[in-house]
Amino acid sequence: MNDPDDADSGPNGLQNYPNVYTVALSGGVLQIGGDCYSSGSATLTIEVFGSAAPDPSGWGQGQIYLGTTTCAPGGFWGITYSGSVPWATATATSPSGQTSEFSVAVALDSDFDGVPDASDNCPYTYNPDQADFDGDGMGDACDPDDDNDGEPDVTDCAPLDAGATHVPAEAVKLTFSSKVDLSFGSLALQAGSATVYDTMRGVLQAFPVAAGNPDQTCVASGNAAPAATDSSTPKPGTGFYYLGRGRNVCGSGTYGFSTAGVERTGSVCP
Ligand SMILES: [Ca+2]
Ligand SMILES: [Ca+2]
Ligand SMILES: [Ca+2]
Ligand SMILES: [Ca+2]
Repeated sequence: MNDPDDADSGPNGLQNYPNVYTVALSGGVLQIGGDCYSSGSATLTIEVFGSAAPDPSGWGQGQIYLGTTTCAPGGFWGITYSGSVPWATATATSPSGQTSEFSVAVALDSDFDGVPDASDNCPYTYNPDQADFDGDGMGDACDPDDDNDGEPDVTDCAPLDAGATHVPAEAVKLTFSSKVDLSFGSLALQAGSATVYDTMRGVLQAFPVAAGNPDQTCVASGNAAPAATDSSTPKPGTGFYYLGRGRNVCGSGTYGFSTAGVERTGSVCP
């Protein structure tokens, strides 16, 4: 057992085992470090070992020799090793040849977040919470696409919503398949699978199209498909125009622009 001044006596002089604080892998090089204590001031020899697993007791075992260094009592020690081990431990030996027990086995934790590399969903990124929105085994902190919608986080307008990637672009290709049924091009590929669609109607004679025009009517709001059905007929001598747009959690798309470049707006669809 370790004690602050190691004044007890017994087998091996009860030499204190050293503490291991850091077991981290960086660029293929293992960095292991800690500190040491002793009853005297004589420099200790620190031997460092690796193992595939800790001893069932939790203490280290000396399967793989990793290196030797020295440590002045009360001070720090460190070694590097080309390679990797899942667990590390160390012993301290006094100048008179008394060697401590193995230290507690310490798991490889390259980003110091307290989660061993072997079970860390971002082994080289500090993420103690291990959050993984899409459950793909890659933590949010290092997953380039947290919601797996194919749009990288850096350009995804909703990085934690798999149904949205961008604000919907302008809807195009509005066509009628009958006197009452219209449809326009899907924006799902551009804006995300959860894009919904609004269709607005107005009277041609009320141009320019602007929010607040009393002639405007919302024909379809929040449709899952870019389509609408409208059986209304314009008054004699007038006509209807129809405009569609996409909408998602990132925002609403535009109803388009006049030939003069002025945006067509409407407030009748929410
Ligand atoms: Ca991590
Ligand atoms: Ca993930
Ligand atoms: Ca994404
Ligand atoms: Ca998204």
